[in-house]
Amino acid sequence: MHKNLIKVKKFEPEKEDILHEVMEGFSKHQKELPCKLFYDKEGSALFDQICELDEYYPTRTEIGIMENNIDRICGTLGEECLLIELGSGSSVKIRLLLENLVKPAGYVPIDISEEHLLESVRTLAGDYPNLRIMPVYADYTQHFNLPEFNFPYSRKVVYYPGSTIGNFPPDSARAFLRRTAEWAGRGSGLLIGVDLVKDVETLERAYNDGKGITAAFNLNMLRRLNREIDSDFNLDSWKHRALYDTNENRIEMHLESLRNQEVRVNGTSFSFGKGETILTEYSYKYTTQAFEELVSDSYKVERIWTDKDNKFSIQYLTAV
Ligand code: AVI
Repeated sequence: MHKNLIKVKKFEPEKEDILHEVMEGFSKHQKELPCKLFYDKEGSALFDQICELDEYYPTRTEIGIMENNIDRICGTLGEECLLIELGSGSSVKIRLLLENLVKPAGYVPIDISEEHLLESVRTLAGDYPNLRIMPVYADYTQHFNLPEFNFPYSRKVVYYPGSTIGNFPPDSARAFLRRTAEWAGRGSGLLIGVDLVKDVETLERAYNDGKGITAAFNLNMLRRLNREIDSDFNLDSWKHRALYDTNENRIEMHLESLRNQEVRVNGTSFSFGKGETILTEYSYKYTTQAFEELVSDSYKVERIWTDKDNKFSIQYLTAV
């Protein structure tokens, strides 16, 4: 291991945990699976491909906003900040920060995919030999322990790009941000990417790409379950579906059953009717006002940067 990798915290998502979540999700009227199950090795690689798609505007738009405002963003974060990234797949974005921040005190990437985490950290460690890097392998939506930071830093700044906050329903997003503000502490910063409400066509195209990568990403969750929790989903019997709900301001991703079928999950049988769906993901879109309201009990919005078409925003908040 590279000398500047200080510590790796281990975290194993157990078969029992996944099974429990699947059983719980399948006991609901609208059957559902948690979107965090997308990100095994294949799912993470498919997500990287999604980010490159013409139709998937969020990644390039967010990078564009960063490039256009990098001095202002880094000026806002200030000198010697300790950067803690939740979900550390975004090497382009983190590099923009690391290259432009003044004397960053350290970088703490936290990710649920161990391979993805260590791969990106190994490359970063080679490129930034003087940077303290402390990877934490964890499900950051659950309770986890941070390493001890026994070196000076001006303030913690949690970095949460990609509008992943949109994958939580609003109540869970609020609770998650409250916990984040608590563990990072009063006065800590949150630099966060937030996808904005826009026309339905642009949104639905972004989740129904022509190459079928998003469909493969969605279906890969069933392949993962077959491998990890002893289920027998027939992938040919399921179809990707993504629609925008204008009342809720969210994309809903589903897997639709193409026929009446029985699926066995670890010895328990579940029936699916033709056309019945499993909800796999919400992706909420916000207006800047709605997002300010969402965070208001734990954070104050200090700065907002957007692109010229107001598709996406990067916001800097401080914990109150
Ligand atoms: C990770 N997250 C912000 C993505 C999104 O846009 O909600 C996940 C995704 N699902 C389908 N395409 C991308």
